[in-house]
Amino acid sequence: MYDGNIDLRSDTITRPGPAMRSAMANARVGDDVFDDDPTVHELQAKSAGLLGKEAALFVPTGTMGNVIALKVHTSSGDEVLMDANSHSMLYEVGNAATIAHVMTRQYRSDRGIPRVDELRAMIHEPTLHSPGTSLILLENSHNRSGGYVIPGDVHKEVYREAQARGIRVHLDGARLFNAAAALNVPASNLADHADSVTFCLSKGLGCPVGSVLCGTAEFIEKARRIRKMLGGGMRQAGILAAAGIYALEHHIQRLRDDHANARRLAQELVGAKGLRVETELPETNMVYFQTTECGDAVVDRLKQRYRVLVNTMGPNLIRAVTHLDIDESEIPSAAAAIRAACAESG
Ligand code: TLP
Repeated sequence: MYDGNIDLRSDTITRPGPAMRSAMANARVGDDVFDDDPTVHELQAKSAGLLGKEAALFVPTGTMGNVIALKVHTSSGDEVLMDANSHSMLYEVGNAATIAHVMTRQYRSDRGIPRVDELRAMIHEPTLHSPGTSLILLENSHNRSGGYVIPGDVHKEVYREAQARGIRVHLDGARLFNAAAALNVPASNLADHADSVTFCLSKGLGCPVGSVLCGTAEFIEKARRIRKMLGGGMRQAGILAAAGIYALEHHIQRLRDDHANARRLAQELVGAKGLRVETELPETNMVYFQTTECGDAVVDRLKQRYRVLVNTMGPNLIRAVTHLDIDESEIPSAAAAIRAACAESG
């Protein structure tokens, strides 16, 4: 609850609590563009260790981490395969085209899980007429599909195919730790089947800012240069990295609470008038529902009348996301408000 609102717009809205703020205030810092900020080094080493990768780079956002990976793994004009409903495809302002200068081809997925046979058939060598495929992008958990997860064996199959065909795999793991918690595996099990991975500190992990890009030492060396090119070289960034270290130590285990809250919210909405729950059994921290009435009207009513904040993700599609700053006790009130707001139109 913030300022009297139950804010379910995203897990990005969390505010750092006293312990995280204290870690930030007391962080040892240096100038990270000179590569001498000890706290950034510590975050990067910890992140690489958790994901079983050689090296890591602290970046301001998940979007920057993803586009850096696109740029490092590809050459101008290459073809990149990404899910038609992935964040990179829909919500990164076309950076694949404008920054990485690659051609995107969209593959289909079922609840975020790629159809491996179709994906396999899309990979091809360059010809006189068409660019060659150089990268596959996966997203786990999959935001637009309802926060569903891609199982480890699918990652493995995609990666095996990519390696056999000499192409790379980047994993947009903005919510990698949610996916790992849902699958009950260490995050490194998923990261093992990708050449590079971005994960976000600023979502379910509760930090104010930041993401981490992980990969081989050679990949990260190249990534550091691109980060600088994009204006992402930060100076006394240890203040932000300290929040990340705190989150990795204290906020991973509790992601399961967010998942339980999302399940509870979905259960309380199933069958309600004026809406249809898409994620009847959420696997992570998201609940998507279709509304009979225009989604924006429902969002407005929920905000004005019930002080419950949610987001539209399509004309009649609404998303509610559980997170660190939503307590279990707020779920029944949020559900009652959503039911009431939707019933008015139903
Ligand atoms: N997602 C945001 C919005 O942009 C939709 C949200 O509220 O969910 N990958 C995935 C899968 C994401 O969901 C997001 C953010 C990003 C990358 C980008 O992260 P940031 O916002 O740090 O650039």
